Formats: sequence, C-alpha cells, structure tokens
Amino acid sequence: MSTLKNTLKKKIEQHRPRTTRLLKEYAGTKVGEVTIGQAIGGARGVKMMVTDISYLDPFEGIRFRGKTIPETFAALPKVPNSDYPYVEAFWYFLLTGEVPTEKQTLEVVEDFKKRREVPKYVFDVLEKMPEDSHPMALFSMAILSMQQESKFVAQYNEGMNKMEYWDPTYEDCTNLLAKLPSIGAYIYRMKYKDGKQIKADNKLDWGGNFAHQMGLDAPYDDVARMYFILHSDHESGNVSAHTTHLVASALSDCYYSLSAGINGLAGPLHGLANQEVLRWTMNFLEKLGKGDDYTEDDVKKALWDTLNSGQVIPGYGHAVLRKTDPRYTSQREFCLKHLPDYPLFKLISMIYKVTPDILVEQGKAKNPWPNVDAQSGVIQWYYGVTEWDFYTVMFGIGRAIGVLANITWDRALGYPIERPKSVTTTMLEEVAGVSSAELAGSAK
Ligand code: CMX
Repeated sequence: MSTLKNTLKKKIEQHRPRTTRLLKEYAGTKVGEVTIGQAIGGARGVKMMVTDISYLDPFEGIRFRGKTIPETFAALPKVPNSDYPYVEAFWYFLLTGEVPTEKQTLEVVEDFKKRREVPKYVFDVLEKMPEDSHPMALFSMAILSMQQESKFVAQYNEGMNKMEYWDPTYEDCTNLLAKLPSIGAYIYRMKYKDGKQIKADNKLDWGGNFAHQMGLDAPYDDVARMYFILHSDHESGNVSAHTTHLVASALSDCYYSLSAGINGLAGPLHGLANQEVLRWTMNFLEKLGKGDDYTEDDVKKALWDTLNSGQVIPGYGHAVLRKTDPRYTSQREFCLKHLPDYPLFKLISMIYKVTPDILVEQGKAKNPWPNVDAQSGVIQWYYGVTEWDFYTVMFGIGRAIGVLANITWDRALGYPIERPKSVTTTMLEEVAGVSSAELAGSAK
C-alpha cells in the first residue's frame, strides 16, 4: 500500500470514533435554527454539512486543513525551479491533513503518472460532440464516459462491507484526478488549436504536464499549479462541492458525482463567472472603442449600465465571504510580480478600485468585494489563453481535487444518503402566522 493510502487509512480509523460518538450521544444537540429566509433563500448559512478538509470564514477566507493560502503554499514541497508546490503534495495534504515530505510527494507524483493515460474512447466521445459544444459540456461528458471504469461499482456488485467503501472510492478518485489535466488540454487543443494534440511528458508533474500539453512554456506550469490549488476547495456548501457530495451520497461513483458537480460549476453565478469577467471586460473595451484610453468614469458608467439593466457584475459578491477573496489577493500578488504593467491587469485593478463603492451605493449585494473569478482570467489572457469559454474547465480540474478528497472521506465516515426536508408555501405561511387569503384580497 502506498504511503498516502496507508496514512489515509490510519487517519480514517482515528477519525471514525469521533463521528460515531457525535451521532450516538449528541445527535439531538442543535447546531442552529432554520428561518423562512433560509428555506426560500437557497439554504444560505444553514449548518447542515460536515467537512474537515477546508473551512471558509466570511472575513478571513478559506483555510485548507487549517492553513491559509500563503501558509499552504509555504508548507508544501515545491517543484524544482518553481515558485509553487506540487499539486500532488496538495492532494496528499487535503486527504490526510499532513504535509508530505519530499519523498512522500514524489511517490504520489509517480503514482499519478501511472494512472495518467486517458482511454482512447474518451477522445472519440469528445470528437463526436457538436463543434459548438461548450468546453464544460465536453469536460463533463469526458468524465462521465469513463464511468464503467469504476472499481467502486465492480466491488459493490461483488458485495462489499460498508467499512471498505472508501478504498475503491480512493482508487477511483485518484485514477480520475490523474487524467483530468490531459483531458482538459485535449479539449483546449481540439477546439482552439486545430486538433493538434501534444503527448504527455512522463518526466513532468501533474501541473507541469498540463502546461506542456496545453503547449505553453514556463512560467505557465507555475500558473497551472497555483490555479489548481487556489480553485480546489471552498468548504462543502458551494454548488459544485455540494452537488458532487449529494450525488455521491446515493453511492453513485466518483465519475457520476464529479460530472454532476462540474455541471453545477458551469453556471454563470458559480465557476462560469471567470469567463463572464473577461467577456464583460472585453465588451467594455470594444464598446468604448478607445483602446487603453479609458477613465475611471468610463468604467463606473459601464458598471452602472450593467446594474441598471438588471444584470450582475461578474466576479463580485459571494454567498459566504464578506471581504476581498484571498484567492483574488493571491492571484493579484502574482500579477503584481509577473505582469504589473500589463494594460488588462491595470483595467482589472481599476475595476477593483471602483466596483465595491458602486455595489454599496446600489445597496443590494451583501458582499461588494471581488471573488476568485475577478482576477483569474487576466493571468490566462497574459499567457495566451484568450479563449475565455475554456477558463471554467481549468477551474473544474482544480475543483476536482477538493471534491474528490471530500467524497473519499464521505465514504470513509459512512455519511448517509442526503435528504433534506421540503415544506409547502402554506406551511411557511402558517409558521409566519399569515394567510394567503389576505394577499389575494390586497391584490384585488
Ligand atoms: N452584481 C450585482 N448584483 C449582485 C451582485 C453582483 N456582483 N452580487 C449580488 N448581487 C445581488 C443579488 O443578485 C441579489 O439581488 P436580488 O435581491 O435582486 O435577488 C442581491 O444582490 C443579494 O444577493 P447576495 O445575498 O449578496 O448574494 P447571493 O448569496 O444571493 O449570491 C453570488 C452570491 C456570488 C451568486 C452573487 O454575488 C453574484 O451573482 N455575483 C456575480 C457572479 C459571480 O461572480 N459568481 C462567482 C462566485 C464565486 C464562484 O462560485 O466562483
């Protein structure tokens, strides 16, 4: 058994009694109350999921296994001659909560390489899809097409003890994760580079090989590592993480579950916002027609036009965060180091300067600050990835790290099928002490 799997096994055995005790002795203890606002309003803030892999504080932002983003980057072993860590080390860290040594990391790097090869039929499926399919539809389809590879399903069908579920889930998740960068790069080159594909380089790590197969030189390998780690996990309630968890809770395997999570990430209020940010910005420049000769007032007017036409400003606001997203800050720091004078970065910075005040003045958004998506596209653009409808695929490759680690733990701790309760509008009116007859009267 690999060091990672063995460490994970020990961690699972240590953890199980904690969950069992809470369930046996404290199942009736209240965690919070649910209001009518939460029942109608997307369950915002309802504490009804458990994960130890990351935690999102509204003001501080994300911590992975207790570490902030800068602490995470500083702690993990780095790829030689790179500023960023091995993504494989991060996978080890998310799964076990332990920072791996260099040796343990390289063991995972080698394990991923062995699992990297994508079955040919996946590419056949992609090639048969309509030419104008969105890259996210292709990505989701590619993941789903591998479902019959599931070791979990094979062992389940043979008859497997519930305590063993985590083992084939771990195997499935690792097999799937190892292939995702090659699938993403294939989609990119199939759609935008005349289908001229680049073979994987087995000397390279997961992030480095993605850059290689995309056809992009250093430091894009570091951009990829940074991007994947930053987008990995954002606790459990966001649409992609929650969907993956929900589908997996029916004991659907990781191919079904991740494909579903990716479909949720493809929505413009979630992961697709990163493509929307670039689309908004390029539209702004095109409509203005003055090249880089714009003023703060031009930007303000365009933002107000967006709001006044009933649309959202992409890349701003968040369901949990109430401050600038540290994932935004981390990418901004990258830009300040590598592309401080790049005109598009200056425009993104100007939007950052003026947008929060405008959203506050409008008075609707609870959080006027930027999220991760406001700052990611400019980096891609700078390094030549200007096809913005591909951006969410890269978000999805990163997000897979977090959600696959989570469903492995879901199986390890025996979390049951998820099934919250719905009520009717009349029931809510009864709780509120109002009647719909009054409303019908006032509408006359
Ligand atoms: N621009 C304009 N209006 C916004 C806004 C924004 N950026 N953010 C929130 N609002 C509006 C909401 O649409 C809502 O309006 P209504 O009352 O008319 O329905 C109101 O402000 C209150 O919303 P909220 O409680 O502040 O935000 P929610 O938790 O409902 O939604 C989010 C959060 C992210 C969907 C929302 O802020 C948004 O639409 N942002 C723009 C899209 C975006 O950047 N999404 C990416 C989020 C990060 C990610 O998942 O990748």
